[in-house]
Amino acid sequence: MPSALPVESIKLLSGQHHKPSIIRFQYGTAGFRTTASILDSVLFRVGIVAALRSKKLDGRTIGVMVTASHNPEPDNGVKLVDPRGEMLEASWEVHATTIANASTADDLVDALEVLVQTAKIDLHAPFWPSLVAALEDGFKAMGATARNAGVTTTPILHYLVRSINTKGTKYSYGEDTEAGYFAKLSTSYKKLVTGKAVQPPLVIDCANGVGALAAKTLNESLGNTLELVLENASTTTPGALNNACGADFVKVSQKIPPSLANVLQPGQRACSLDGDADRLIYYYLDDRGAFHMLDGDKIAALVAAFIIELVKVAGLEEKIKVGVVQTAYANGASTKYLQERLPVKCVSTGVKHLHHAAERYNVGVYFEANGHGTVLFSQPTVDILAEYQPSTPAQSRAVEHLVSLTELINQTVGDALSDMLLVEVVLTHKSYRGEEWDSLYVDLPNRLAKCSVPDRNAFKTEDAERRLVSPPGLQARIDELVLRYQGGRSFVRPSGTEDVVRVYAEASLKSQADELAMRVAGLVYDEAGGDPTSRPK
Ligand code: G16
Repeated sequence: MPSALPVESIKLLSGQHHKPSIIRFQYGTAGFRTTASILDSVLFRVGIVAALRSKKLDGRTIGVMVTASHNPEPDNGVKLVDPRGEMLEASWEVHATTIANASTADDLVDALEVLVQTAKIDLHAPFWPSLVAALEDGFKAMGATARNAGVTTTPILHYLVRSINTKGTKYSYGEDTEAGYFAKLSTSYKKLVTGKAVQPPLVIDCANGVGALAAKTLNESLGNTLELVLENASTTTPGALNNACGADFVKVSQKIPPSLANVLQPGQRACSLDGDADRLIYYYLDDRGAFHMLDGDKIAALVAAFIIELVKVAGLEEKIKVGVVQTAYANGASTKYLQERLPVKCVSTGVKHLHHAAERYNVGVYFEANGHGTVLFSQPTVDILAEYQPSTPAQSRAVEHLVSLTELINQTVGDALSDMLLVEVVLTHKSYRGEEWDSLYVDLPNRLAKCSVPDRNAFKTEDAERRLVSPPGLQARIDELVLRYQGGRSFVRPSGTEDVVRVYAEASLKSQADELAMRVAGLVYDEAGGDPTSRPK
């Protein structure tokens, strides 16, 4: 039977985007990630996969984000966004990986045929206008229409995808333009802080990434309700992206970007975005100039407590249950704090896992410790809020606030700017400075390390990545080591975005957490071999 795929144009254009022979690509935690110089064939093929995904879903818009995310500038990546603004469905990650690794044009067509058959894609269905960027040959090969969203943040792309797909329906998510995004965020922020004292200016480290452009527009939209002071906003300086700045730098090194040393005053709060503005880490210097980090766990604690309080004041605590989702990286002290107040679930790393777990709650708060996360309000919860008849002015105000929160929060995916405004709302309402927020609980000292090993796929985990099942025997050795440290906890997992194995450790004392991490990393190297010069110190 002749193929329904446009085989000739796929083969022709594929010839302009050869796959490097010895490289194996993998659609991991958040798309394909590797050195930018070898990604050309992947982008072409992702264009085709995006077009097929759109076909499969009756021509709905699919998003494609090209970004180095939190990684150094020579790295790059591409990830797909599903119609509701969520991450690509997991079963398609496998297809995307197979397609990216097909060696020749013939193999590529064969792999595409398998996808078309397995996913039962009707190639005769028409394409609707689609939003896709930069992958023109892939689209051209499939005859798909694309809308270029231009240079923007990952969460804005997710917002646009959902807005396009819900346009004109009762679930309309917002106007499908960047202007619509900024209007939605700033209008709801202004409603939420009406009548409250304006916060002192907030310093934002933009990681020299695209978040700088978005933060600038947001600053204008917010008017005098909040002043944003933009730092590390050099989006065109080569090599500056995520270099000694940004959310990942702050989280991993546990210090402020050196570029802020002369900017930040004691007591003043600041935050860092990552390169594509989907992660957010807050911090402040105390009166003695000591650095204090307010990471994703602290954001979850702050936000969950605030929402629970509003639900209670509104008189809706029987109907609306709030839950939190974390990963193994959540600080043990945060998990303890949260578990004493509400249901907490631990899932594997990767926003897609947290997102799906959070959907099970009426209001699901999810944040990775690295600052990636958001809050989801289920549709029945939104309906309850819309229909509720409050009996007192206090109840009425609380319901209005909850409704405004559903507008302020980007519910498609973690969004640093939307999360930042959410944090600012809570700080404003509670009259908290960084210090009061920080005192919700005291973090256990912790250390993250990475190990370059010959084959990270030799490391397999279970129990939400908290335990290793392979290499055999390694988990038992880690357990034995952990027992020797007071308050000790440690786990090892293969990264889904970098070719490394990650080691996390915490303990009651900082020196012990560091030592535990290094000793566990030592076990990993002893087991797996690897480059001794890259051993963490
Ligand atoms: C991505 C994912 C995050 C994940 C991070 C690290 O972040 O979206 O959910 O926590 O990678 O993953 P891993 O430890 O498996 O490498 P981003 O900001 O790059 O999109």
